[in-house]
Amino acid sequence: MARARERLIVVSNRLPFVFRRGARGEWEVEPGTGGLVTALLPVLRHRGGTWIGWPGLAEVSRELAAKLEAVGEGSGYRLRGVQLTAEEVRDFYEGFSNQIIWPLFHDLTSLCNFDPPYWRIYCAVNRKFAKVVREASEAGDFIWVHDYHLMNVAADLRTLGSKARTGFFLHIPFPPIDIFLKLPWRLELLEALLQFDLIGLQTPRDRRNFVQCARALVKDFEVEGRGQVVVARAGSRKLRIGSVPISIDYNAFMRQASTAEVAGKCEELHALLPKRKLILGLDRLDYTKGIPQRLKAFHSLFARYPDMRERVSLIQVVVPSREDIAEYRGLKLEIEQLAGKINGSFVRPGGWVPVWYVYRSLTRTELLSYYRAADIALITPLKDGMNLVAKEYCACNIEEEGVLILSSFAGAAAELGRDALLVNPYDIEGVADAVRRAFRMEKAERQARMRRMRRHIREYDVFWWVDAFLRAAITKDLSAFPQPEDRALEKGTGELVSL
Ligand code: GDG
Repeated sequence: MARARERLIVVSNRLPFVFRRGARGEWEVEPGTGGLVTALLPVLRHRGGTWIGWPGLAEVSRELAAKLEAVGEGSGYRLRGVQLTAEEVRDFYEGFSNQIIWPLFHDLTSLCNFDPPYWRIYCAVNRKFAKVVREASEAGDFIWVHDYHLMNVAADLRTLGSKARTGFFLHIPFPPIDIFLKLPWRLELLEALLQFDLIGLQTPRDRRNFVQCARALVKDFEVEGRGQVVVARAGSRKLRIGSVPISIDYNAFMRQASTAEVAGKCEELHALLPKRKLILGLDRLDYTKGIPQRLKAFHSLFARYPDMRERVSLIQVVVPSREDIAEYRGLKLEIEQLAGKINGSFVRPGGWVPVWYVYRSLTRTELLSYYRAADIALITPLKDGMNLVAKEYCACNIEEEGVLILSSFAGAAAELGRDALLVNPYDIEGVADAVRRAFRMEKAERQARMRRMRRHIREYDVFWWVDAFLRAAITKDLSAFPQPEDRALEKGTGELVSL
């Protein structure tokens, strides 16, 4: 195959680098650190290709475009920026993406602000992205678009005459039909999505929801066959729809968590909070993460089971995010009040503090130390596409004695549901009971569960995910498609089932 035919064009809202102006006005550039970046940059280097995205600054300038070119040069791939004005950032990113799609796709309809101009600017910005992609790509390239900000890009590319094949991965959940129907632009959006050649979703449940919506709304939509990746027809178009769960760079987390520096920080933490089990909550500031409900569960734990006082502490890390949106500011206040209430009710002056509240970003070493030090991870989103924190916690639990308490509404529950303690995050007393169960669990059971989860995450890591997505786009025999074992629990066990 000619080199040009193998090129990969990655398109995401943000570029995998952070650009900012230094004190003297010069550009400072730092590479992003997420799993997506770690997994995709080597593929781009190997195949050659381009990453297209917004540099994160509401600024349109030649100087910035030149800086982008320079950063990509010599790395084996190119960077292309889509420059957005402040108005576009407001209506496309903060508006349509984060005040409509984000809450709607997480089943939180009451938080949606269906402001009509948001849709128009969303369409215009998607066309802007598509134009840059069209200029940067050739017919033989594979264009891989990421996430809910860019759902119209394949349709716009077709209008622009592009012949390149396209794939889309949705990092957040796809909602059930009753919720999706509330979107005023539901048909336009679905029809645009169906212009991709492959649509990848996190879990079988998301795939089922998507297929059900398309069946109900799109004329002549049919699905052939069964399995993790299915072929669908929408009129004369043929495409694939699959569930391909994202993961982490397991070996990197495990290796870094094993260093002496992390071990030292863990000891410091245990010395600061001695003679108790440490429970970790770690989330971006977001109403989907269920932080207030989790704090209420903690209050219930100490109120209903006084014997648990002084024997556990919750370290709740909240990483600042989207502070420009009013709901997020209100949420921060609510979290602080709830943490204050628990500490006010149960604290032992000069001794035990029930909730350690941290509101800031952590360095990588701090993050790993919290993961490694935690005896229990309490991950209770109201809904989550996957939740990488759950997988990272397991990867860093090198002693293999920790317990993962996980919301059954996190995508990760589809893979880890048999060995995590699954909870319903809305069930305050149920979550409190799960913490007590985790606290009392015998070492042998903890180890067996943690080992199985770690083995699974090691096998299906982020490199598997990239490979599986690209294979789903090209493989002829879909029945042989690689897939993780479905680890969701069977009905009738009395345990919560991952839906
Ligand atoms: C979306 C979907 C899906 C967090 N705080 C710090 C920090 N982090 C890193 C974690 C983890 C990532 O951020 C958060 O990932 P999540 O998956 O938990 O959540 P979202 O940001 O909402 O991501 C989600 C994901 O996309 C991937 O498809 O799983 O469902 O919502 O990697 O480690 N890293 C550092 N300091 C921090 O303070 N260094």
